[in-house]
Amino acid sequence: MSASTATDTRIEHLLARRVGDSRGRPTVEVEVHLACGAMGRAIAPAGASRGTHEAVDLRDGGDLLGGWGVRRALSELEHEIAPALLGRDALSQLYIDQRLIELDGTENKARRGGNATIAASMAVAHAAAAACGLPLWRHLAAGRRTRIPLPQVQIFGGGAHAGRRVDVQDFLAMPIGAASFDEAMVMCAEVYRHAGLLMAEAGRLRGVADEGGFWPEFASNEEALAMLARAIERAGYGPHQVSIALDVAAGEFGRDGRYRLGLDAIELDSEAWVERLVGWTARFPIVSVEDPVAEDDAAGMIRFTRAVGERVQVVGDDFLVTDAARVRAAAASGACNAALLKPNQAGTLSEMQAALEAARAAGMGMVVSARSGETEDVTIAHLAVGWDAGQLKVGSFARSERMAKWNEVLRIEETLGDGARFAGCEALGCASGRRAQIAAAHRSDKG
Ligand code: 2PG
Ligand code: MG
Repeated sequence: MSASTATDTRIEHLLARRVGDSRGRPTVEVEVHLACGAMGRAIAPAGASRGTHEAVDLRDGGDLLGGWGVRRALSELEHEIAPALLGRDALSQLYIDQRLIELDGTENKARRGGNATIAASMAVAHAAAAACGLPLWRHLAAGRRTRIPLPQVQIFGGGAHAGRRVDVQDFLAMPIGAASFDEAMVMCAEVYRHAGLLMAEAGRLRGVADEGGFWPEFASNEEALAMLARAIERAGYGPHQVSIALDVAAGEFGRDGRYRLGLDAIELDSEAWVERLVGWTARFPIVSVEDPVAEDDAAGMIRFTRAVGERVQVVGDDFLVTDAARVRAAAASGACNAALLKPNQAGTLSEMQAALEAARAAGMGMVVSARSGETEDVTIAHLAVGWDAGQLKVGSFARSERMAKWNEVLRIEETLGDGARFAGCEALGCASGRRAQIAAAHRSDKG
């Protein structure tokens, strides 16, 4: 069915409810019903290591539910957002999102709540796709090129997601040598399995962190890196087949140009910290580093990207907060060569898309990302494919709020059959010469 067969796509009913996320905290679900009978539903995710400038959630505070309650957000949806959207055409996502932005009127969605606006925005997109009889990714692609994203899969969790047991937040595997998403999933599953076996052999298997990566029982941040490199090797992969990605989330331990690594018991200035990170990228097969320094350390970002940007993807998360203007500024200053893109950092799908298109226009890598607090909602899998982002990061290879996203991409790839194009290492934000080198090494590994 095509868009033209959808009958009346005006929003007839918007309803909001409290559901729970993967940390057992309340979050917001929105259901949008259209006059033609189509329905869309979406759930807001929630971050733990957040950028200062991202859209904020509206939470109730107080003792009940640890202050995480969403009664106020639900009330905004019922009394302010629903009346403003009723009767509007769900096919006009930009117009709907503009209404949400105006209705909020703040820089960071503080009035209506980023959790309320993003759930509403995503639910409208789902309803529009349903009205057109299309899967969301195809509705979003609107006939443009799509690719199946290269995944980043967390193997060890850390930082704010693991009681700060290690300082670095995510130690991830990137199957840069995979030929398809299906193969990429097998490669990541093997690395995850072997990492678990290695941890068990070392007597350090203690369950998992917030996103399903193994709990990081390590004596130093570097030991975690060495363990991941060994897991990749034990799984039978060379560095051109599976590489390492880090989300340092350095804002969690860096402030005012000082970096305090609790586990390594050292404090470094920005230059010394960047030098140490550059050293890690030389000693370990690291292909991507996110938030290497704190969000207020633009000079550190530039220094790191100058040092490694040719061969390593440098991703801005807290540094860019899914904001088109910040993406453009970072591209101009050379602060990073890739953007992390999270729906609830922006607060509406249109703002997220604007940030993604700004990154694409600047030749940067684009990584659609989940939050540490997630649910069964699989919208991001569709955004990554439909907007041709090239990369997707949703956490580890365990727990259903994570697997739901990986599984959804598997289904999309299967639907496309021979027409599926896997983005692979070409999606990385580092220099094209380096990408070609990886591809050539992979070909010779295979041959
Ligand atoms: C990040 C995300 C996901 P959080 O920093 O990239 O790993 O964490 O959702 O806690 O901000
Ligand atoms: Mg991050």
